Amino acid sequence: VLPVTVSSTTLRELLLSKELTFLMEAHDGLSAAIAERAGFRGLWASGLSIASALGYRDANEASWTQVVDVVERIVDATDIPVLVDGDSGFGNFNNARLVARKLEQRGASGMCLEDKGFPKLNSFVGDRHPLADIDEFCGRLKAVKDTTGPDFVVVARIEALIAGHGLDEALVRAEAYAEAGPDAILIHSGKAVADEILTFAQEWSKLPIVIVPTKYYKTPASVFRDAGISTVIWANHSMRAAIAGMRDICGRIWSEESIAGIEDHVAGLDELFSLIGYHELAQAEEQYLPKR
Ligand code: SPV
Ligand code: MG
Repeated sequence: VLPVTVSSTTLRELLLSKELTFLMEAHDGLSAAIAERAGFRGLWASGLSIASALGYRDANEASWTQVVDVVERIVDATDIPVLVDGDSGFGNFNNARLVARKLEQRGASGMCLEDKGFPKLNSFVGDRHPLADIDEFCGRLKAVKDTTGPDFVVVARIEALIAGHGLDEALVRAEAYAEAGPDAILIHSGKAVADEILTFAQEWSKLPIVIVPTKYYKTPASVFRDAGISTVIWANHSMRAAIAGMRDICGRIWSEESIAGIEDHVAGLDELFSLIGYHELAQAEEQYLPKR
């Protein structure tokens, strides 16, 4: 266990700040430590990325306890706040509040809850994304808010655009969800351009707006900044970088029957030991083990 260090900016401060905030995806302790070292001040514990790293589909195949365990590793490996992708809450209001409580106990700073049912399916897979009833989802949000402490951030995620509804449905939902007391709204879109997200931000600004530009990746951050967006989530890029890196290295080692040629293409062991804090273990040994 690494020693606790000074606390960083809270997730709520990041969401409320006038600056555009970037949350980087993490799916385990190592990817979390790498994102923190790169400079990110907050993390997104991505359901898709966590499921993928476990070899599951992003369809609630991983149990909520598995997700909570991964989140604990992410929290322990870094000193920056973690917003957890809580999917649709693993059931009704009761499951959602149980998961939120457990995430809070393990040190997560907040949870995002999306307005779909259980099991959910990743927003970019297929076209069957039935939306939750608005009142029922408001109850889910309220239950999570009521069960967690005042510092725990709740983000309400609107899947109306993903589900093929128009902006009007998204706006109706934003208005209704805001009444249930979340700290921010995540508006998701699967379009290759940001137009519907930007219109949403123009029309609705009651709460900080969080976006996930996985599909409209060509839009520069300055556009989001100018639109008054609060937070951008880079949702799955360490996981996808890992796929590309591992695919290339496995292919080379397989075909070359040697690791001689790839040494300069993989991270050094020193970097790994540094990321995971082996130096602290050496110091602790000095302090606690009997001198020889
Ligand atoms: C995730 O990262 O798991 C998300 C974002 O929920 S998305 O994959 O775009 O649905
Ligand atoms: Mg997800």
